[in-house]
Amino acid sequence: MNRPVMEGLRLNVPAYVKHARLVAWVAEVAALTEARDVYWCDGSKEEYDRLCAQLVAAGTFKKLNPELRPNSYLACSSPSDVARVEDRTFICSEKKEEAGPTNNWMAPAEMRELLQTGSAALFKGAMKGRTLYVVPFSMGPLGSPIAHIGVELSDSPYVVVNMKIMTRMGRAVLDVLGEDGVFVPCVHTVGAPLEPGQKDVAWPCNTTKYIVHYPETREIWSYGSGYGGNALLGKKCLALRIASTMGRDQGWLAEHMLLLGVTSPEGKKHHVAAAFPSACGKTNFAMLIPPAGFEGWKVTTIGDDIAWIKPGQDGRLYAINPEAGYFGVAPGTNTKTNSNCMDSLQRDVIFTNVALTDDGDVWWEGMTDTPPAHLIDWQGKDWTPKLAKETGAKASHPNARFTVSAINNPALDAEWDNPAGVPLDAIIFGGRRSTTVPLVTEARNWVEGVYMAATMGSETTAAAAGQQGVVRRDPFAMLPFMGYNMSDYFQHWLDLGKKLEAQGAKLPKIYCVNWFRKGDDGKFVWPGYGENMRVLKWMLERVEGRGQGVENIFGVSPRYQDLSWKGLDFSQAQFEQVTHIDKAAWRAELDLHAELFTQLAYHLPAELTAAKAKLEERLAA
Ligand code: SAT
Ligand code: MN
Repeated sequence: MNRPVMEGLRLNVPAYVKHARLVAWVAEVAALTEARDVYWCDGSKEEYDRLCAQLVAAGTFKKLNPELRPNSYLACSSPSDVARVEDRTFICSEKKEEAGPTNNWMAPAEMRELLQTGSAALFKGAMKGRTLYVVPFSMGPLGSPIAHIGVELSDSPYVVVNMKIMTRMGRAVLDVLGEDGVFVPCVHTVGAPLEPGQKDVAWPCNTTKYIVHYPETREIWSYGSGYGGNALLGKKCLALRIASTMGRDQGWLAEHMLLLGVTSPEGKKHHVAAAFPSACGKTNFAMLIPPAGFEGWKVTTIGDDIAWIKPGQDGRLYAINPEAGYFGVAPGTNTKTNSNCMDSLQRDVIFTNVALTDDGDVWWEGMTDTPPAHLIDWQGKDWTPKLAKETGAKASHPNARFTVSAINNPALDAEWDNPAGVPLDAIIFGGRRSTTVPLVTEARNWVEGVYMAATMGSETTAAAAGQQGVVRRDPFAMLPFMGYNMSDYFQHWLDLGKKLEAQGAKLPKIYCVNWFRKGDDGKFVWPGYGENMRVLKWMLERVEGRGQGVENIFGVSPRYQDLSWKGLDFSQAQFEQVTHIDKAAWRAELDLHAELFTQLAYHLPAELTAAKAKLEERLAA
């Protein structure tokens, strides 16, 4: 094989690398970015430990007290780099209509000039003084026919160790790629070149940020951020934005969904996928512990963020989790809200932007009722409960995260790694809405379900930079993650449903939920967390054709007596509060649906406009 040798730069290609195109591309990117050297990640434990030690020496990581939190680290980011940057995220398809009105778009040639080819191209010299890490990763089980391989070239060792936890990463992936296997090229730089002698900072990044996708050539280029979905390119960039376009072309779905299994006391097992926007409780739902009154029920986790869904031989929809770890929200997580998660976090964790305790452990808002008397906050400053009372200062950032391997989860489903996936019985869509949207509604058919998902609204959270708590339409919880035109995506869902129905296949039932309705006192009425099991059980009874409900203007809903209340004191009046349909509020809500449909008019499926008209009729009746 021809191994390009660059002047002043060693590519360090290991003997086991057989893929000439990969090596040539690494050489190209190394030359463009003027990386100091190149390191090929093998994915070993030794490598992980070594890079973590290097991050400790660089001041990016603090090693936590090994007695309290073995093999775990805390990273604190720059305050300017704490969440996904949706306004800096681009879908660069050849045609603007391909990206659609919900995405930022720039012509590929123009973007390439800005990033790669122009005289002031951002990637030129961007890795000066830094190592370029070659990170081969597989989304989905290694070598499985449903998996897709990516190679991320990054100058961030923080990214490397996170990718090690979040994906199947390392040499074994290159063995699968062989001499000419297909991979999605992903280039990432923090955009902070180092001049000779210049001292590095603990969290290098740039105020200029670009998270760029070329769906036609299936490439990802990310500049300026080291945080989460901006930088761990296997996750939102590949497994959602690029994969959604692959799914459209190949007849499957890439979705922002958790996956769980529910086993009844009789041993009957069902599988459920659920789409919620970021920071709306997907991880908690995926690790749910059934409450009092549900003895013998068991919920097991397949995934907590992303599902790839494909029709099987029998026409049913099968889902896999392409990830291998969880990058979850820390604040609010505790032994009551998510005990399985707390157990998962006992060791082997990378924490980002939580607070440090005086004995070298971590803390975040909501972890314990009583906060420690003193902490170092996520920005390195002293923090006390008194200060918090006086100034509202948070010890951890609201979007603080943990990165942990799926195998740490005590509720991990035995099938989580099965390349065949699990057959879906129900698909749930949910937003965070303090008003209007009832606890649970079942769609009467696939089209009605697609309508519910397409028009979903949710209050914004700290997972993305920008204003929080404002209701926006977030179709399928995919607004920030769609790789192509949203209306074409709706059509893809409708077409898939129609095709499978025509084959006589059993489609999953579709539900719309809202755990977040608030009372006049501003407090959540529904207790949520483990109590969501009550709603889940009703859904599965409906799937089995046993559950009772009543038809309303949107679909089918349970009456008070249709849910099991054993073990929970929740009155009929409270139930009314979370299920009541306010006609005036719904007229206003439908105005928002109309606004969305106007925005998405190009290629908007006629079935959805018709579904809306029927809904309006029923509302007026
Ligand atoms: O930062 S991530 O995009 O990985 C988390 C999220 O927003 O869901
Ligand atoms: Mn997510």
